[in-house]
Amino acid sequence: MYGNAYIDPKDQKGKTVEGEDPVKLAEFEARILAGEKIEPQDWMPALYRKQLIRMIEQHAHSEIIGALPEGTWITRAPGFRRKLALMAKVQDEVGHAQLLYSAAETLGKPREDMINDLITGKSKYSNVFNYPAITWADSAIIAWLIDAGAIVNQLANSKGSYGPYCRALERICYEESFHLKYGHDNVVHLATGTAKQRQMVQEALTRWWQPIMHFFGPPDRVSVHTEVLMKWKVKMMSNDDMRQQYLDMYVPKIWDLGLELPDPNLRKNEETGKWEYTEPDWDEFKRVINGDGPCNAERLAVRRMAEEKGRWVRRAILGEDAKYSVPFA
Ligand code: BYC
Repeated sequence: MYGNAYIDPKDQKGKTVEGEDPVKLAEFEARILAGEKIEPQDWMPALYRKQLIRMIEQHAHSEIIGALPEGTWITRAPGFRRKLALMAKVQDEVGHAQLLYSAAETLGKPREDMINDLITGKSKYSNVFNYPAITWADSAIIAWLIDAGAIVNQLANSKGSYGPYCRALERICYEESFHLKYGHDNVVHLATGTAKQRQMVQEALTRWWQPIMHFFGPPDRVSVHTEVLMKWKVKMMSNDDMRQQYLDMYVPKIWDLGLELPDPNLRKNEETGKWEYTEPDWDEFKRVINGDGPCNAERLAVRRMAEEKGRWVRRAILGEDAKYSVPFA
């Protein structure tokens, strides 16, 4: 069905480009250098395929798990209009997961395997969704400032090399831009509201700041995958550069609302043009992405329950051989 066989992540093959046909590899790299898109049927090194599956799959999981913290506020949203808007946003996030699972399937990994890897805790997903949305203001901060982080990442990577991922990202970015406006409107409402509302949004911002700093990944000096991903234009910006762009775009907006960020060292160095900040706690980041955050167990339990309770529906629609999805067309 696909150009190359799907590579099991446990397999040693696919860890380096050793053993690849040097002529094909050179042609592939020349295409990337020329800005061409690589499509599913094209030849690609096993490592490119493996890296793409890892990243797109983690991204898909992040969308589907990311629907959960905000989803918990649908029943308690303040007012009918906020409730409708939040329901639509959460549905969009699940739709993003569908697009991304389909993009990852073009590389040969069945959706059933991806879902299994998520619910057994083998696959990672974004750190930020392992924290609770304690108040309505947390959901507002997620919608504004986490969707904003996602846009920084996705807008850059939508210009990358793998056609199906880039096309999915472009579509996702349109929807995320609307989410961001919704989130900003919510935060402005709270920040300009009563003293209690203001306090609620300030506390939520303080809680989310470190996870947001973690969101772009570890510092470049220790990032494992950035080099090869940037060489092959899967990642179009390094983790630190994304973080810098984000700080540049959003810190002034946060300060304009009179809100405070919980980092006394945060400031833009006008000489270098770079933001200076206190390093977030990278040990906490490691614990959270490896399964030991405040909500990891709860998030996976919800997904496991959804898989189990939805099995009869898949079977009813697709028959006894029901997998997790209809194959990508
Ligand atoms: N969280 O070598 P590095 C959304 C892992 S959803 C967890 O720098 P890379 C939304 C990394 O996987 C959008 N793990 O990695 C949804 C690697 O571990 P493995 C979410 C992280 O890939 C609903 C190790 O650390 N966005 O916005 O070069 C509602 C070493 O890192 C994280 C995406 O998923 C993290 N934050 O760069 C609202 C974007 N960071 O695999 C909103 C797609 C790092 O070796 N992903 N790790 O075990 C990416 O762009 C890249 O994977 C990253 C990391 C920039 C995140």
